[in-house]
Amino acid sequence: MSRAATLFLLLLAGCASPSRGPSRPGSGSESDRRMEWWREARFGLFLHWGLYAIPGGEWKDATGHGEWIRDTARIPLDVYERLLPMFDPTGFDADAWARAARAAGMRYVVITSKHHDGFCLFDSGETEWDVASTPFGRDILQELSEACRRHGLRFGTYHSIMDWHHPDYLPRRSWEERSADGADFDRFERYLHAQVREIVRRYRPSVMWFDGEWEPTWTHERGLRLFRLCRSLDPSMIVNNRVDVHRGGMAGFSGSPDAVGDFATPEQEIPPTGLPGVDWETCMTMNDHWGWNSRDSNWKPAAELIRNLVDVASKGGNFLLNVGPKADGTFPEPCLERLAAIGSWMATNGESIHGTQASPFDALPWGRSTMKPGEETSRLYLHVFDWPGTSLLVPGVGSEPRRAFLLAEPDKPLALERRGSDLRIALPAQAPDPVCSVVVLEVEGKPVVYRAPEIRAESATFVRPLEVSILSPSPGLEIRYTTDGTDPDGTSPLYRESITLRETASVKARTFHGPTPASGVVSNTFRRVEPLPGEAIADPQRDFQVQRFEGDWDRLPDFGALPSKGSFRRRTVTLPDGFRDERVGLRYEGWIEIPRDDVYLFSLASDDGARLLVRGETVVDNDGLHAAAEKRGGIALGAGLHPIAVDWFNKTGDVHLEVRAGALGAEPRPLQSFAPGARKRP
Ligand code: H79
Repeated sequence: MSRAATLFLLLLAGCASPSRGPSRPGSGSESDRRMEWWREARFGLFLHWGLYAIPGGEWKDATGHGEWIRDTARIPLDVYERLLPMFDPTGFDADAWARAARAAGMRYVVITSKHHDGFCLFDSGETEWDVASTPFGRDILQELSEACRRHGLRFGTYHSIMDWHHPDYLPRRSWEERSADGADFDRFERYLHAQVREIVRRYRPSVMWFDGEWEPTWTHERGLRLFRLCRSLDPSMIVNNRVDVHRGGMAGFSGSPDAVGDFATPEQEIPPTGLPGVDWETCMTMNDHWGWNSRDSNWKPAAELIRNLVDVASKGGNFLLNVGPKADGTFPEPCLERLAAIGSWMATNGESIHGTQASPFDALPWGRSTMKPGEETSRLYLHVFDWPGTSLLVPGVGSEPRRAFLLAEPDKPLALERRGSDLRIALPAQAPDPVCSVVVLEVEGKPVVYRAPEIRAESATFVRPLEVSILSPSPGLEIRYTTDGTDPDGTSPLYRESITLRETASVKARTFHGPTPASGVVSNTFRRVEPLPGEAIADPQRDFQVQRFEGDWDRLPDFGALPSKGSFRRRTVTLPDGFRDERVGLRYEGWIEIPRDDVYLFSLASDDGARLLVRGETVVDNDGLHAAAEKRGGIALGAGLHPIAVDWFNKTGDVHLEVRAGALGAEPRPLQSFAPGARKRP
């Protein structure tokens, strides 16, 4: 292997650090220093605890509630307040909690200083709605923060912005009868800041984890102020991105350049290919609730939790695993069992998680991987989920291997054999761990791994000639390709510049090192399609005709089957100025004029859900309850007029609707309805 080849891989990890948004590793900046322990830690404990642990998910006839019980069971404030004198968790032992977390291999703890119900687990000078007002009286944050320090854990706090108890917080819950007269959100913001000051000064959290930021009263400006307050109180404290309004729904990352916050926060999901260049943390429950629910027995098996931890680490993220302690102050038994099982796996294999970076490989058929690159030697950790028998094939390893061994049997070297760019590692017939066994592959210098190229075009279908480009994540290596369906070999054309397709074709590509294949083959099919013919209509309707519907939906209903509650006209698919209606749906119908045969791309941004149809065919489906989110779709259209329809609904909260369109390769513009003489491109 040439020395020159050893430089490629690490270029991927290091991008410049922007001043805003979840921070990007590798720039040697202040943010790198702040994030250092957190990136090393990789695994933490989330704790959701509060008054809601007392009902344990049950209220009247329903048993499915959790930490949201005051809202989901629609409990009036004075009734919910009756839980305060019932809070007496005599079994609470901060050391026992910290010990359980540390033994599981966790390195930090994040506990609810305050959840959406507003109740505080610390003795706040700003409110009586806190643990100091309960019979228990002890300051949970004080005890737990001290215990964490004793047990080698960083301590963090989850603090909800949304607050269903404070009189100045707005809006009220939609079902609530509590008066909002005299409520002053600016005063609430001062309360929030005062509590954050108390928490930071007293408990010195290493992480401040905000949440409940999605209601319309919380704005980017307020987020920025809160973020700056946190920085000024403790510049070394890490703040999550939910301090701001640009969190990007449950995916936890919007990519918005305006967003502040040190890390992205996917909730209950693991981003399929991680979030390259961004610090992120997936938080996840062990069953289906964050707060204690005595009836929820849908526990994820320990094996699944271990593999989730490995999966997250292999994608370069942190895993924040939740426990909802019971009202008596102890962890539920199933949680303790799972923490112990994870701990026993971590005792052997923790080295493959702590302090590691994302996998340098493409998807591996047998499992996952992480790495610890070094100048002299590097370690690749191969997490084998599916034991492949007696040999493990590691694809595209450019580095010179030194040795391999199992973390479970570090003194027994495993035989290594090179097969072209692949390595074969001899394995014992039986997996040392049925859930995940870790093979260490030690290589010389920084790891060099050849990855398959990526074949990209603006659209999978085309009408006019289509430009296809092939990107290599292993710069310096050659790419060869074919368009006739055969696998590229050493004689196939070298890729130099984008390929122009005029007919349907499968493009196949592969990385080569000289004449030797260094990666697998990737393939992508692009289809030439006939555009849907446009219509020539003498006098089509101008403007969009907009029908209004009313109802309480979580997804788009069939407006065609509902009575219209009024109508208006509009030039563009946007909401009228000042439109903020809730529990409402709109259907836009009109004509667009297409100048020439081509594939047209439509982007549909909406809050809540929306769907775009051309000639009755769904082109973009952005349905469901969500904050402002954009989706795209394409369709081949012929010159002339085409009927278009956009359905949109809002349940509650913020509203947004915008449609942009453009031919392949053109800048998408706001969609306008047909207007004679105007000859606007769609
Ligand atoms: O504390 C736990 C939950 O109680 C809390 N976050 C975890 C860590 C949580 N609150 N709400 N949810 C989880 C789900 C809420 C989802 C939605 Fe939205 C709020 C859907 C629409 C508004 C957030 C903003 C997700 C999409 C837009």
